[in-house]
Amino acid sequence: MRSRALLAYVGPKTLNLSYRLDEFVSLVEVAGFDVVDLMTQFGRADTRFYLGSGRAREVAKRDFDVFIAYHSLSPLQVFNLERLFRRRVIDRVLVILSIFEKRAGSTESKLQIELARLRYELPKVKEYLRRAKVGEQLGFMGAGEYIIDAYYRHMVKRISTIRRKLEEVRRSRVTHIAKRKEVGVPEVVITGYTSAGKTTLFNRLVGENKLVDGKPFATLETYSRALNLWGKRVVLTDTIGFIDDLPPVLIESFHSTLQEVIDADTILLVVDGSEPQEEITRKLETSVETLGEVGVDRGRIILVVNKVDKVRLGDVRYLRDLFTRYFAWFVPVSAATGFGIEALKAVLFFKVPGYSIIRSTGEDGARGLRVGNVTFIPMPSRSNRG
Ligand SMILES: Nc1nc2c(ncn2[C@@H]2O[C@H](COP(=O)(O)OP(=O)(O)O)[C@@H](O)[C@H]2O)c(=O)[nH]1
Ligand SMILES: [Mg+2]
Repeated sequence: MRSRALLAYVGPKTLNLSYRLDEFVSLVEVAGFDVVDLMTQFGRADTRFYLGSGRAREVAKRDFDVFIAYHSLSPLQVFNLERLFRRRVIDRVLVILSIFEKRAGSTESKLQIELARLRYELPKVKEYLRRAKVGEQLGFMGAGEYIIDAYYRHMVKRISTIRRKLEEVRRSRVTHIAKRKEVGVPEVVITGYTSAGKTTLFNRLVGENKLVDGKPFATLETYSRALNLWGKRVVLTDTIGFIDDLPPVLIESFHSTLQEVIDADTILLVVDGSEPQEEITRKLETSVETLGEVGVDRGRIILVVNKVDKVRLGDVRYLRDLFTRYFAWFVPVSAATGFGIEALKAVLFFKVPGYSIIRSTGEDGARGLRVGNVTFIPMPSRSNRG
């Protein structure tokens, strides 16, 4: 059964807050929680209770399993809230970490993410230890001093072990990359910001709709599927993608989740075309820049502009101008309605490497992509056989 989460944002009322909060809810859902409610409170966060002690006391009476704060909580805030709620208290950083953990493929990224978690949780455990030492009643997390101390020592030791292992793994990295390229079938990955519609597009392309009960992300466990494009076989993968407002402690872990994007033959970069122009520009710029930094050149990227069902006709021209500043062309789609999906498949058919495509003017049965009276037939190229 999924835990029921109560979400809270305490902070300034910024311009694009509603997008950030939508993203927050999506992330919590991806991490496997059901969202009971999202509370917002504008102003400065309380140093002791995040929400302020009065509001926190009201929240304590509500029905939920986990309390999740938008901002990174200090050890003191976690301590106070857990004691008051007698339930688990976490923050957005830990939510993102758990999403990363689920998807970490390589040894390196697993180690890196574990390291981030340990480093993030260490101060909290230290705070518990400090309080246990002065004989304070520890309430919900109430382990004794001895146990907390042992746990603390274990964490410190584990951190140095991981650091050493990471060094070793990094030294052998080159061989790792060489190995991955031997896999026969071309890989196509979908990336982009949270809520751009990556999972909806993934489901649309692989011809399945697992978005039951209006809840997205039901397909998290099966994020890789074979896709047959008129005889051309590719593996399509739905990735975590980019996350807004990424806490600095997670930057390294985030980069290791990019590995499946880095290794792909073709990348579908999905943007939500229905967002305000500034949001689109900011996200597109950051994605292209980040991908460039990790060695993904634009030639491997296909820009997919999603949610065109929500784009007003009058906005089409500036959108086109905006996108063509980064890419010579792009594919407009609506993953929700299916608009443009066949065109996107055709683009993939011609663009994904690993096959030669031959033209045939005769009838060629079910194989190949037919355009007018010409059929294009994919043939695995030599490097792709076996
Ligand atoms: N209007 C509209 N909504 C869409 C479209 N594609 C996805 N969505 C919605 O956008 C939200 C985020 O979609 P999702 O696929 O989970 O995004 P992801 O975080 O990138 O995987 C969901 O509520 C989808 O129903 C689209 O083409 N049009
Ligand atoms: Mg998704």
